[in-house]
Amino acid sequence: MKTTSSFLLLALVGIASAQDVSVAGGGHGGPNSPRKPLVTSTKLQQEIHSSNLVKHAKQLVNFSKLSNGTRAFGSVAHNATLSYIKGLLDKTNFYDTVYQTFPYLYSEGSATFSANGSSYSTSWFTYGPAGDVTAPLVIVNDLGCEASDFPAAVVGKIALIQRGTCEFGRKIALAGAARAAGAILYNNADGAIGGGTLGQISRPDVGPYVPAGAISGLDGQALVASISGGTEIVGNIHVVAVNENRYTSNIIATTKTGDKRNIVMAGAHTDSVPAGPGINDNGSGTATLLEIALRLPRFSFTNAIRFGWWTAEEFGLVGSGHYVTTLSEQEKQKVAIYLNFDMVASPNAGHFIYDGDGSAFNLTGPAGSDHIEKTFEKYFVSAKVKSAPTQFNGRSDYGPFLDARIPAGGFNSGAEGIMTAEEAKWWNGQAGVAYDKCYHQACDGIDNLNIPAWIVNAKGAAHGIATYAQSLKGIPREPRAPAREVQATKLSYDQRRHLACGGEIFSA
Ligand SMILES: *[C@@H]1O[C@H](CO)[C@@H](O)[C@H](O)[C@H]1NC(C)=O
Ligand SMILES: *[C@@H]1O[C@H](CO)[C@@H](O)[C@H](O)[C@H]1NC(C)=O
Ligand SMILES: *[C@@H]1O[C@H](CO)[C@@H](O)[C@H](O)[C@H]1NC(C)=O
Ligand SMILES: *[C@@H]1O[C@H](CO)[C@@H](O)[C@H](O)[C@H]1NC(C)=O
Ligand SMILES: *[C@@H]1O[C@H](CO)[C@@H](O)[C@H](O)[C@H]1NC(C)=O
Ligand SMILES: CC(=O)N[C@H]1CO[C@H](CO)[C@@H](O)[C@@H]1O
Ligand SMILES: [Zn+2]
Repeated sequence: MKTTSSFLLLALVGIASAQDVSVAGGGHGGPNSPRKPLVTSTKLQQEIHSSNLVKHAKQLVNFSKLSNGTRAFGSVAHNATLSYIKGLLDKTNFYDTVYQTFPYLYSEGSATFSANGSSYSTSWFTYGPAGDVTAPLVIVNDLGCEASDFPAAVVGKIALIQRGTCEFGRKIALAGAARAAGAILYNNADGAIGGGTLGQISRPDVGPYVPAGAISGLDGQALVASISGGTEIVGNIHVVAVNENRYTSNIIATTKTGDKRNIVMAGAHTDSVPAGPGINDNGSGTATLLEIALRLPRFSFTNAIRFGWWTAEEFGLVGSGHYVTTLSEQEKQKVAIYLNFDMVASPNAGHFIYDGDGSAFNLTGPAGSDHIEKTFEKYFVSAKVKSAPTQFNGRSDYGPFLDARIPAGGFNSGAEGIMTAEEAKWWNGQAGVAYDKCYHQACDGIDNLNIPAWIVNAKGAAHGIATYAQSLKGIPREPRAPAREVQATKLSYDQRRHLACGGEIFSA
């Protein structure tokens, strides 16, 4: 797949410069003025400056301070991010911009557990209720999967339950049904239980959830041994949690000019994980598209351009999934391609293009995705930066577009993966270190940005948008086969979170 011929590259450059000279430039007319120059890759790239990108990123950091260092969807800081984007777009009078607002369940929390004078490493369960309980621990029989496993002595106490056989959520609801005050679940292997979930927001058919935490198998076995030996152990469970429906919005902005039957769409997500401000992930993508959107009014183009700033990506591609599933077949057909630009300024950056033709990972995108991949390969060749393919697995906002058979592509600079020695040579990076050591953490702030890599990538995004805004040659435009049901939206809340963020799913 990395067989870009120099002939093709020259041909591309030739076309671009022919168009550069054939159109009179410098017009200052309205949005439909024929005097504006036709956008070209070269001209749009020249409009991209790191100072403006960094200005947007700093603004996002400032917003995160409104919400204690996060821009998670539904927070004041996320809403401020949306107002900032929409306000700047509206000022250009160049776009039809709408908020697409909808409710989605938000669940976030943490748990601590201490007993016998020491505090235990404890994890929280998604959907687990908040609370503070101090009470003696009572051992639950067997695996706590049946009401009869819970002894009468558990009333008002903390139920100590071993992992296994049935879902976490059933155990915690049965503890509530038995009128326990709280529950501690310990692993059936020595190590810790991380990233567990109660699976559903409530289980009215089983019982009410109680404040709960998860500890390692070794810690649990030691507690069981002491209690079985007749020692009373009083524990404290403290859970801080928010489980609520939040209204949140996508921003969809479409140029007033250009052919709206052939839309070039580009997207990035506007929310961060609850743990941090999300400046590389994916503030960098948000800022890149915003800056390109603010520069486009100087140009004319053949095809309309539409931007999607997606909400709640970190909760499982929620915003982009909502957008795609609420589009009619006819409107889907008008979206010619979708380009995704998220995480484009990783500190130990790679340059990974989605493997749309499947040549590297055997996951092939809808017809046309191969063309998009080649367009970006050519860009990186022209920028004299090595690129590598990355699996086209749907693990970002382009996933719902793939499900709708819309050709897609894009690139990213790497997340939690570790840079190899060979890659370190290509990209002058650090071998054995993550591409983004702050991935999904509080330290994903302004200092986490790799400005040189960002500029290369932002110009690459400009290249993709300008190229297809000029011409969709090479992208099939005949009616697509009816879309499959969008896969991402059929997944459960927890599967979605897994899909987006790599968290572990435990059901038993
Ligand atoms: C962010 O906040 C700091 C401190 O309040 C301020 O100095 C800076 O101008 C703000 N930056 C932006 C881009 O608004
Ligand atoms: C803000 O974050 C800090 C550190 O993560 C935490 O200790 C504090 O409780 C949080 N405050 C609020 C209001 O959420
Ligand atoms: C954020 O915006 C939504 C949608 O407009 C609104 O319902 C919500 O109350 C706002 N949240 C906060 C925390 O301001
Ligand atoms: C509780 O503390 C006592 C005294 O420090 C210790 O001997 C015992 O092993 C502890 N039990 C557990 C389950 O940690
Ligand atoms: C590629 O995937 C297809 C469909 O899943 C499969 O039939 C084929 O064997 C795979 N090819 C390779 C080389 O793995
Ligand atoms: C879920 C997440 O962390 N967000 C996305 C940020 O962008 C990268 C690169 O496109 C995606 O892989 C992530 O899924
Ligand atoms: Zn993320």
